[in-house]
Amino acid sequence: MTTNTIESILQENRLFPPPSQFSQTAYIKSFEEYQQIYEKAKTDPQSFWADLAEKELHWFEKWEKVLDWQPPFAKWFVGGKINISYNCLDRHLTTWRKNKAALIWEGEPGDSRTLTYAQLHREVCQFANALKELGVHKGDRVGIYMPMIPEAAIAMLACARIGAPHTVVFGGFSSEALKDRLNDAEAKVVITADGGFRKDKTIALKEQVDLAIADQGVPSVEKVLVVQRTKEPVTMVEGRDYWWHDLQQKVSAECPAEPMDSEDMLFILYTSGTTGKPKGVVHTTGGYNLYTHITTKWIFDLKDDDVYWCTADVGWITGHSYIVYGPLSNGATTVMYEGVPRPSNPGCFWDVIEKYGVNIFYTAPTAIRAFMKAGEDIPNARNMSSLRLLGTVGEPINPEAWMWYYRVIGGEKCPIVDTWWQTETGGIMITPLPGAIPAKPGSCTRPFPGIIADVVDLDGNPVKPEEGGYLVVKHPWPGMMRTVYKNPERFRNSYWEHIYPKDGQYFYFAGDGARRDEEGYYWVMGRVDDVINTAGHRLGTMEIESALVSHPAVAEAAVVGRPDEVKGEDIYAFVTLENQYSASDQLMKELKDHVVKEIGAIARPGTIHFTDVLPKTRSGKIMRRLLRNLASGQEVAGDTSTLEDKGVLEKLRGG
Ligand code: 6R9
Repeated sequence: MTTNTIESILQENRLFPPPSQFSQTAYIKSFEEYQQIYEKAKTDPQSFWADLAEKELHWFEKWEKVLDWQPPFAKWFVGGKINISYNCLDRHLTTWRKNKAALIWEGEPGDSRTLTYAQLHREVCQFANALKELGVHKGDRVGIYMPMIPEAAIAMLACARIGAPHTVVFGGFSSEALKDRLNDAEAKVVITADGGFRKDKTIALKEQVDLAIADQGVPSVEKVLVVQRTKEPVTMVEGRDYWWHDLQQKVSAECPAEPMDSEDMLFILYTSGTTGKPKGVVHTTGGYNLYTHITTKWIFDLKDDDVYWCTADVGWITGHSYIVYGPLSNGATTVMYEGVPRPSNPGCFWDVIEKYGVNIFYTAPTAIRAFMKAGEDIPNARNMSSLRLLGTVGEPINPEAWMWYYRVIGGEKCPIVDTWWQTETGGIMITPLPGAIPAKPGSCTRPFPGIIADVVDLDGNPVKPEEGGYLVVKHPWPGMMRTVYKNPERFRNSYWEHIYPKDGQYFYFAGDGARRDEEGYYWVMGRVDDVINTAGHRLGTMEIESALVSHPAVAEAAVVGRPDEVKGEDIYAFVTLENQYSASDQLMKELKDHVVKEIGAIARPGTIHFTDVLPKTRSGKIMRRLLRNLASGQEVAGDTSTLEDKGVLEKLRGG
């Protein structure tokens, strides 16, 4: 049967206990066991993390102090020496895993590659040497702007190996967005490809890099390294640009991993915030390695014979933590896929599952909703009986989509882990442990051991069950971001100064609203700040507004999210024009294209609403709440008393 409609399930109190067979072999086997571990970790978080760090990771030198907490700045495993590339590669080579598949890669056009741990290690060592040869030293930042090909993971691991922090910029970002990020990070080198395949077309990545760095656009960049992927012609600048394959031939495959300080910076990843330009989220080495390692192991219940696949892009935190570092640190087989579902091949994900016998599959609600729309005949035509565990990330999953995922993809036998976390948290924070915690569709259930979460009011007091509040974390954890790159003040005021507990404690506030039910299950309600989550991508309304007003026709812009069946939210822009311009379909298209040029295709507004006026408070603040109501076709709710000109609403409704 094919269902094209998304049925509405009003009441949500169904409970899905882990299948007993699953629990029997899981790392954490029962709710009681979870509770025991959770309580122990809560009582003494430092010993909990220290025991795991000792047991699960290789250290060149042990730490002197588990945690140094000078709110809001944390240091974990102070004085310890470690290298995450060593933990992801070298330590597996002395075991049978040497010849195990580390990375299985499937290209969009149907080409594929498998790299064993020994082969991946060799490639990483060579590329690390190539970086060194080009003058990259410990501490130098390296930009990575790549399609989803093995070289993206190799480049990240090579940077980690020599202690050069990477900053991966999603390949869908425009040259303008790339330029801002490379400049903020002051990257010395950029690693890219001639292009990549996406939705049956090629995207010209090298060209975007050329545009970004032309005319001293990014003065720090000295060299550009280019992987040949699409074989389309590119311009290579003598003395600046180098082919990856030429470099790899010239260097040795010996490159010992650099012992890094536990708190040395591993990477910067830019993410959208409430105001201004994207924030450079800084993650360091030891704590991040431990946190991604143990969350991958317990949440995905990763075993040695599993084939694990996370469909994210390495340009996002999910790709960093759960395609590359977490799985490889565990010695797992991780799948990487270049393509995305597209009209010519809507079943491509299911083909990959069938082809490689994927056991664990991790994707986003927006993808699941798109699959629901396309109909279940598509997945039903494939054999996906290898699956044993499913996961979701990126936004709240609506119970209907959860049920569809459970029934159609999981064949009603796979637990689903709905994992709540953020770029800033480094790894998963609230989630079911699949053998232990019964799932409720739409709830990310309970905090991971060692994570002290709560739902509070602005004074930091816990709210009553079922009441909405702010989702906070009350104790530092190893995977947490350490600062905003070059801007510790912004770190402090973005995350630690919204909630003021009376007793002077510091709570990390994530930007999400949530409620907890009577049983202590968390239900994340979405962002309470001006961040739009569209198709699982996080974009600041400010960024899109700045892109719009940089167009000569636009006087003012206000961007809000409008609920969308598939994407979760769609971008809806209210725009006022400069006098000499008038609204037209042509201009509408031009403005949408302009945003794509400034930020990238993920930021293309679904709607541009031309208007003469925007609703503002007397102090001149745009009243986004009203605009959100208008965009979603709802009645304007709540207080409008602060509105400066009451006639504005009528005018806006008039179109
Ligand atoms: C990993 C990632 C973070 C924001 C976060 C929240 C939303 C992520 C979620 C979820 C409800 C989940 N979010 N997972 N909301 N349930 N399981 O997505 O990082 O790109 O930084 O986005 O995504 O709003 O604050 P990032």
